[in-house]
Order: sequence, then structure tokens, then C-alpha cells
Amino acid sequence: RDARMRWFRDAHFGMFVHWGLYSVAAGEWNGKNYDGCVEWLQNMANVPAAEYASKLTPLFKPKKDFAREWAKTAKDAGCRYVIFTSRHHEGFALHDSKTTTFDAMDVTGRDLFREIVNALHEQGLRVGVYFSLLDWHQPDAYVEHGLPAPGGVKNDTRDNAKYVAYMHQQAEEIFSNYGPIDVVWWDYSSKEIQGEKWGANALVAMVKKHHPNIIMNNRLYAFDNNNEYTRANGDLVTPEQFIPETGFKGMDWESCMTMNGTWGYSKHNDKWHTGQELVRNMIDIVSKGGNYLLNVGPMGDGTIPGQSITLMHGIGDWMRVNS
Ligand code: FUL
Repeated sequence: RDARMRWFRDAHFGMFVHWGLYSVAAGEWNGKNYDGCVEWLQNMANVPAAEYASKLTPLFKPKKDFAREWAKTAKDAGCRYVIFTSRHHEGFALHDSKTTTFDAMDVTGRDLFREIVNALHEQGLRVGVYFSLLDWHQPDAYVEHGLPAPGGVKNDTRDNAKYVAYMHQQAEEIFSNYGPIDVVWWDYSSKEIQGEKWGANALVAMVKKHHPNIIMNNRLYAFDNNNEYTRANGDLVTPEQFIPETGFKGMDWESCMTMNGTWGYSKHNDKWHTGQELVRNMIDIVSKGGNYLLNVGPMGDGTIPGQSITLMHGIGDWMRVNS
């Protein structure tokens, strides 16, 4: 385990990327602005899955070379790895999937997952895949997360096992077709839906078969009552938007944090942290033995917002002088 974790422990700093159809919506639905974590827009605005897909997919037009910009931004800031949302809770897949037409290849004619992985490898960055266990597009997926049932299907008529098989198939496409992948970041579980409800044993065995040295976070399993992800079911503990007082003794951990309170892009959010705050967070985390996973939320076309670029540059400047 120590050998497997070595690069991660030395890395200290990674870039998180939240990008999907919610990036096109940018925090607005039918003329109404939503605050908070706007990658949750479908849920916040209670949008049926079919309407969500039909409104947003025609507007999803990634620019050429967006992935190279991401990779360069991360590299210049001093990140050693990037973890990106290969699919978030909305269920839209960035890879070319045979399981659905709700994927990048069917919508844009491009395998965006491959573009991203290739660009990261070109810059010598380690690659992490964020993979949502939830799926608001699939009528058979669990709904025990306060979600609207897409198409009005009641939960008790759902074939959860069918969904789990579908989800495993998508995961296997990702972990078998795209070369080396260094981290898998499952998201997420609750007390009720966790572990074997997701078919965890088979899922983990499949991933490890393809990537024996992969590092896995702990969110295939439940978090504790304080809503903090402190269980070490996995290689990695994942405090979200906070820095533990004294770190996590004897465990590897990574604090993921936003620059402005939302993971997905919002066009009206302006609650940006200062560069000084971000650097202090990094020092605080690294001094306690953790990694800092700092998020950017690109716009629909893949462009990272100017404020985020400026903040990443600032960290890069600081790194060049101090580390
Ligand atoms: C959470 C998700 O629900 C948020 O949207 C975000 O992806 C965060 C990092 O993890 O569980």
C-alpha cells in the first residue's frame, strides 16, 4: 500500500474539475437564478430528466483544445494530478458509451473523456476519474437522495439491480478503454445506499483488474453522522469544504474545496476566495499531511473562468518561489 500511495503523498496539490451539462445551464433554469452548488441544478429546479436533456444537450458545444487548456492550467499552478467529473449526478457521460445515447459521443461527435485523458498525459499529470454513483437520468436508479423521480416513476417500481448493472458497465468502459488511470473518486453514498447496494465488491474487483495500483476514495461507503467522510473504506478520506483540525492520523486524506462555493460553473456567483486564502488552505492542509484538491468549474464550452485562471496562476507563482 505504501508503494502504491507514494506518488499521491508526494503530490500535495491536485486540480478538481466539475464539468457537464450543468455547466451550460450555469446556475439558471427558466430565467430563475439558483445559488449553492449549481451542478445540482436539475435537482434544485426539480427538472424532469427528459426536459433537462433536451434543453441542454443542443447547447453543449465544447471548444477545440479545451482539455489542453485545463492541463496547462493545472501544470503551471504546480498540480501533480487532475480529477475530473467523467459523469456527475445528472448522468451525462463524457466518454463514448455503448450503454446510452446520453453521452458525449452521441451529443457532440467527440469522445471528450479521451481528449481530457490525452491532454493530461501530455503534460505528465496523473489522471483521476470522478464517477457519480447517483444517476438522475436513469429511471431505474435509486432515488433515496431527495431527488425528483425522472418521468414521475415511483421508487418502488424501480429496478435498482438493472441500474447497478448499467452503472457497472459504464464504469468498465472507462476503466478498460483509456490507458492508465491513477485515481477513482466515487461519489457518493448515504447510510441507506452504500457498499453492496452499489455492488461495491464487484465494482472494486473490476477496477483493480484493469488498474492494480489505482487509488480509490472512500465514497462507495457511507459517511458518518456528522456528514463528514471520515471512514477509511478505501485508500483515501475525503473531507469536503473543510480542513480537519488535526488531520486524520494514520489515514491518507484529501480536502476538496471550491474557489467560490460552487463546484459547477455559475454565471452569477461572485463569492470568490482570495489568492491568500487559497495559499493558506494549501499550507494548512499540507502541513497536516493531506492533499489539497482545488476545484475549477469550466463554462459550457470548456473555458475555465478568468477568476479561476488568475487564482491558479497566483498559486503557481507562490509555488515557484516557496516550494
Ligand atoms: C458531492 C457532490 O454531491 C457535489 O456535487 C460535488 O461533486 C462534491 C465534490 O461531492 O458529494
